[in-house]
Amino acid sequence: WRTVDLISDLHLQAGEPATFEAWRGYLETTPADALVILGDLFEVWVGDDAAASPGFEAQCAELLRLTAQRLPVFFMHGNRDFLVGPALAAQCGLTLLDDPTVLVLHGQRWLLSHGDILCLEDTEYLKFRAMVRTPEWQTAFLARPLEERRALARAMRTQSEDRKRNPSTLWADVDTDAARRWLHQAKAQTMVHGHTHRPAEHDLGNGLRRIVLSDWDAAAHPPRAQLLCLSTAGAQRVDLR
Ligand code: OKV
Ligand code: MN
Repeated sequence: WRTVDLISDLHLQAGEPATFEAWRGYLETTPADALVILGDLFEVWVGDDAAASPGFEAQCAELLRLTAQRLPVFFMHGNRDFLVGPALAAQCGLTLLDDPTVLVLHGQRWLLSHGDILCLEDTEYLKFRAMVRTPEWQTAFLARPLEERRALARAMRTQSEDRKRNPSTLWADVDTDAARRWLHQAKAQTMVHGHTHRPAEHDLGNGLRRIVLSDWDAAAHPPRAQLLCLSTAGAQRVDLR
């Protein structure tokens, strides 16, 4: 591959058609040789069966399928779409990635993650994460009727929106020492992640760095729709406006 596009945190949902359209326009025209989605493509994913009947999830799945016919598409889970499973991967031709994954391109090693596991101060969330990532929890949850799963997820989202509106809520960020340890173990110099919605490039010392992807909101002023393009030239942020 000459170039690889990295995107994350589109938070696609039926109620925000502008972001879906921006994503569609991007997928139809990207010259990249591969696409890597670093989590939270969907605002919420309650099971692959949601894409089996007509609706927003099926529209997204069809777009992923058409894209994956042209270029390899890789998908890493985020905290909102951790239930994307082998059925959707098969339906769309996606390759699911572990978190973290090392991408080797032009001899350079890129450590890819969604980023939520490294927010060590968010202890309540990390407990929730450990629970919902177990096969037992997932099997029990996926055995419930689709509408019940949607209702549960909606209730959780409302709860989290309330927490966000409270000005005393502190937002955890990626732990610098943990990021350095991960990079060291992976023999990589650069980590790329999303999740925090705080696009930046952090110098971690000793040649190590942490690149944070932007979230997408095509209806915002100015609109946000951005990717990171990896090539022989290194990492370049591309604005899709
Ligand atoms: C994340 C937490 C909200 C704590 C929920 C299935 C479930 C997906 C989801 C919806 C909620 C994550 C994805 C969020 C963490 C909260 C509130 C408290 C303690 C389900 C699939 F649960 F219904 F099965 N969701 N979101 N909380 O808004 O990011 O960590 S979330
Ligand atoms: Mn996230």
